[in-house]
Amino acid sequence: MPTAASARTCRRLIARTARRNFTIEAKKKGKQMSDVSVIGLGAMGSALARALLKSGLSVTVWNRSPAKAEALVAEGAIAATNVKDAVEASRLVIACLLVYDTVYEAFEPATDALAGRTFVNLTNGTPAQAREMAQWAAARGADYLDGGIMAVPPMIGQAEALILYSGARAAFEAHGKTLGALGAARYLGEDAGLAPLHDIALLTAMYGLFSGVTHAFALTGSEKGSAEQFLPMLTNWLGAVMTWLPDMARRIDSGDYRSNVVSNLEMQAAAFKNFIVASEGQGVSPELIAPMLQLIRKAVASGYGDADQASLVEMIRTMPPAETQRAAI
Ligand code: FVH
Repeated sequence: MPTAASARTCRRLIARTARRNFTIEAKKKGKQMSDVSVIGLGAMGSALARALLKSGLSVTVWNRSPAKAEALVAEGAIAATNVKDAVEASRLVIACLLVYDTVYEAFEPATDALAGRTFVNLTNGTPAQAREMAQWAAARGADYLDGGIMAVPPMIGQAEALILYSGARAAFEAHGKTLGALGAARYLGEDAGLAPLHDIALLTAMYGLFSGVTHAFALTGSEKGSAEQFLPMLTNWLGAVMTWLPDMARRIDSGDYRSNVVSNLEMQAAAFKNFIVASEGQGVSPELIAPMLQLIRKAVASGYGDADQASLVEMIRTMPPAETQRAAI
């Protein structure tokens, strides 16, 4: 029985051999070579290709709708006429498409061309999808890195753009300089699922914040208050709230939800009811905040009435998988 380690070694050997043959084959075919190929030229893919060009690299691009390549060609990119040519043009192939299904679909005519290359997938997806794609790439002799982009397109190419990577460590190290042209590159580990896991964790934190902030703007706006006038008060308050996060993290790691509690959940359940009643009274739907009251009540009913807010993580950790899936879709 081959062990996971021997299977990994075997995959590395296949990829190394394919890499060795790579340049010779490309030269034989008379193909135009570039440093990096970018597949997918939506808002994000175009920003990635542009940042690579700006850093002085030669870039081959391909997009399903060819018109999106025109502006990049004017800036120095090479447009491939099909995805196979785009993949064959570079050792490093970066994909940024809508969802994972579109990656499989787009690469279908080019799967044989992936051997010996590093395939970096920056498409948003789940940890399970990333692990499956890592196997798919390994079966085709490619080194695989999954990525999570913590930035919007205008940030790409700047240090503020954080890009998370996980998967083949050697590939990350070999292409670190090129990937660094896209933003701050942070490697999280060999498990390809780690980048999307952290990507989704950060994005859900952001959307949770947006839920509360959207509700807060709607509430003050219900009395004709201007959002811009309310803004300084809101940002100061959120700044204060951020300082509570280290205590929350410590409690979650240690399981200490009951020492030095200053805002217990029983008190919060009573106050939260007012948030719902007040919102309805102001003609604002409580739909963005109501689930939190359900969770707090569940915690109180489970014996966490005297516990800190951080203990809510135990409530969602113990939700049965089927219920989780139903709620999520
Ligand atoms: N834009 C953003 O703010 C976020 C920032 C964080 C990361 N996300 C993720 O990046 C992926 C791409 O997002 P995008 O903003 O580039 O998205 P679009 O502008 O809508 O471009 C989508 C590209 O996907 C191509 N595409 C769609 N379906 C197919 C298909 N079946 N076969 C081949 N290509 C396909 C599409 O091609 P076309 O419509 O131009 O022909 C675009 O190239 C995404 O995962 C975000 O979650 C962005």
